[in-house]
Amino acid sequence: MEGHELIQQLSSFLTGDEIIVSSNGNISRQVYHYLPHPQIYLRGSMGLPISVGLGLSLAKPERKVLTVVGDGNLLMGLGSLATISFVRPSNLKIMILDNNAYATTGNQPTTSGILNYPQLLDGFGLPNVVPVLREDTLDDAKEKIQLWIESPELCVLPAMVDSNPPKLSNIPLHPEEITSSLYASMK
Ligand SMILES: Cc1ncc(C[n+]2csc(CCOP(=O)(O)OP(=O)(O)O)c2C)c(N)n1
Repeated sequence: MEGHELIQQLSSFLTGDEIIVSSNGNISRQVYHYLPHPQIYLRGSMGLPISVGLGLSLAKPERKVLTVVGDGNLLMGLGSLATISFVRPSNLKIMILDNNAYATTGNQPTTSGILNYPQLLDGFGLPNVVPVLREDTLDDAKEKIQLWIESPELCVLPAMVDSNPPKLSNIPLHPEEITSSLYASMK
């Protein structure tokens, strides 16, 4: 299972009312290329997608905010898990795409292999879905995505994925254009 396959699967669950926040590098490129626009594609800000997702979920409580984050980004901003557990916005959903690598910068290994996600997330008091595993079928993964996206509360879905990302072009938007397009679409 590849991270971009899960991102592609998301499209069948979207109503058009969600806001997606994607972590920098490949994941943002994949969200831009495979899912409807506009969304919040982080271009830098490594470690911050969960915090940005938290801010948007509080600013727009009537919208579901889906934050898609790589393991490198998660580890860099791990403390934000305590903050979201404390604040607990029910409209915030976080998907972790753990490929055990910094794929964007050349697949250097991360240290995520030592994480036990159910224990980690339970330890932070975060509601979570059973992780997607590399050997899951697409149907298994879709069932877990559905439980995650339809959860009535704050929810985290960890997904163990391979690291053979497609080569996609850069997002042709400046950060200011990314935010202004999203805000224009919400009026
Ligand atoms: C503070 C900081 N350090 C390093 C980078 C360079 N960088 C951009 S994306 C990336 C890898 C992100 O890894 P991960 O979140 O696991 O996503 P993946 O690339 O595997 O999809 C790195 C190291 C950066 N943008 N900011």
